[in-house]
Amino acid sequence: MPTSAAPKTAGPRPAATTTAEDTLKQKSRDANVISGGHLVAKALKAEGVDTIFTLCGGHIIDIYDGCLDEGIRIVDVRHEQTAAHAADGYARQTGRLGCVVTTAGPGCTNAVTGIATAFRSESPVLHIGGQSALNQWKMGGLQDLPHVDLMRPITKFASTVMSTERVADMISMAARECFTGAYGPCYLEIPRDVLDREIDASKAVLPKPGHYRASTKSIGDPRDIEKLADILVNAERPAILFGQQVWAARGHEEAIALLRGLDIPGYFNGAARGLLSPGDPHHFDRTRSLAFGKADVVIIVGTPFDFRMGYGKRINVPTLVQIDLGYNIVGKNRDVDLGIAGDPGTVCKAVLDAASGRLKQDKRQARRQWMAELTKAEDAALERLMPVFRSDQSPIHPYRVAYEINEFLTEDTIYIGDGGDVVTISAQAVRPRGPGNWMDPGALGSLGVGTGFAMAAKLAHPKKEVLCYYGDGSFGMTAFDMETADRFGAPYIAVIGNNSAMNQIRYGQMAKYGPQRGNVGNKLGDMAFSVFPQMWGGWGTEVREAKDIAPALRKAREQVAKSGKSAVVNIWVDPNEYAPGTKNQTMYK
Ligand SMILES: Cc1ncc(C[n+]2csc(CCOP(=O)(O)OP(=O)(O)O)c2C)c(N)n1
Ligand SMILES: [Mg+2]
Repeated sequence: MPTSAAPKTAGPRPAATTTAEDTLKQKSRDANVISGGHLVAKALKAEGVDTIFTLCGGHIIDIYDGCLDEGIRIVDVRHEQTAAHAADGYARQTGRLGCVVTTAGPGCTNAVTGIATAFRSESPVLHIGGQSALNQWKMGGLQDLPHVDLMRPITKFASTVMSTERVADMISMAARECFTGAYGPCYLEIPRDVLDREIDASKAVLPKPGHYRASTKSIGDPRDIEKLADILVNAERPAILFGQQVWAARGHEEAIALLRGLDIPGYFNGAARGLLSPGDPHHFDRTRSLAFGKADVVIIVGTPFDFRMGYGKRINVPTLVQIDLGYNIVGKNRDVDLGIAGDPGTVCKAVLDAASGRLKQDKRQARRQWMAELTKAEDAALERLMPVFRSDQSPIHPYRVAYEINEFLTEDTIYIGDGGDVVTISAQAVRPRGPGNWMDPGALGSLGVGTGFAMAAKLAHPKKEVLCYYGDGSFGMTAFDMETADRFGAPYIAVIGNNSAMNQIRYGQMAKYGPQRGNVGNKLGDMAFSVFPQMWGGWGTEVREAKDIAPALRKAREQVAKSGKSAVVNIWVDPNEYAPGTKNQTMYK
């Protein structure tokens, strides 16, 4: 008998189908009952997470339900790689924990590149993943994989959550790990029964916001602060390189105060680019090798001696000081004269305080001369680049594109680079005008970060403009999530330096194997990418002449403001022009 038929005789009514509304009513009656997914959301909220980046799957839906209750925004993307890059980008832009939530199996593996990128960039991201129920442990459940084993080498901490009672506690534990020493990502796998189970709320461990983490603002050994102050007041030609940790730990104001207070030239790499505006007397960026070659003291703050620094081997200076969040990073790959493990901003402030009033007039004078010498060399270096920056050759010179993008940026534009050679070139031209206005993949060199970074940057700072400069190879990797950015009201300007090739790699192949065998596995089709955003009402244009770049960029800005949809400027560049960095790579020699 169909259950909907009216009973003919009096008696017990057939059980009604439970509706979502009934469930909610039941839940409010059982106010002291809470599920694992709701505990996740409570713990995220306690940690200051206001947005999760995710792609749905049956294993994780209770987290969404919890997020609804806690007012956490759920940004659902089309590919988990983008979710992970967006969580990383959101962490970089907010200075708080980023969060990506993926389903089991392929949901997790798709996110691996994003988490690995965060790992090499020291970005604090919590990755929460689904898993088969504990009562099917290792039985071959749907999408079951050894996620924790997979994620362990690319995270600071990876674990399964074994009980619903401990869900929030484990999230606070992972958050602590993300901010221990140099920041980085963590992974937590929550089996489906652990997540869905409802427990008596009084049994859940719920660490209190603001009470489960100590301050990370350490100055290291106070005696070393005094030593460094002594070194700096006695130096005549000091130089400081600030790396991404200075921005990640929001120590930029103290870092700049140190430069200004003691008259020291500052250099900036990675995410630290833009901490000081170009044109500031203490901002330098084209003379690092010269400065490090002639300096009497060099201080490296918050960036490791990795390949980007030639593993530190090329620095030859009487006194080398390294300051880093990670105790295990100070002195790695080369000896230093003084090492301090501490928070970059807090250390800079302590050193400035300790040196305050002690810089003699003759030393200040010597430093001003030192900075004047470097400024002259900077001006000459820029002059040498001007002919290619202004080139009006056809096909368009990639340097011209980079130059035009730089001219186009405002104080409120966040610039993202995602590509090979065209983006390497942009590092020589693009000068971000403010803190946080430069984003790059970092030491993993992952193509495809741009779309996730762009949506995260716009979601974190809706009033800012976001411009992502892609290679055509990179664009193809994650571009579909541009629609996600627009769906969540986070449109941006996508500029593509299109050479119909994976050109940075093509250069090396041509150099090594010659033109006959060098064009293998690196050529792409000619894509009129301007058509792409039109699929969902966005705007795009093709640019083939140098003179048309600036007007196209301006039009894109107008279109984004007017329509709230992203714009694509597809610029056809000369595939036979390369960055010096590409040409000089030793692997090609
Ligand atoms: C995910 C990923 N795959 C492959 C590479 C190797 N790689 C480095 S540069 C490059 C070419 C990128 O092409 P495109 O984005 O079009 O920039 P172009 O070099 O052509 O300017 C490749 C494939 C990488 N860094 N990341
Ligand atoms: Mg290309």
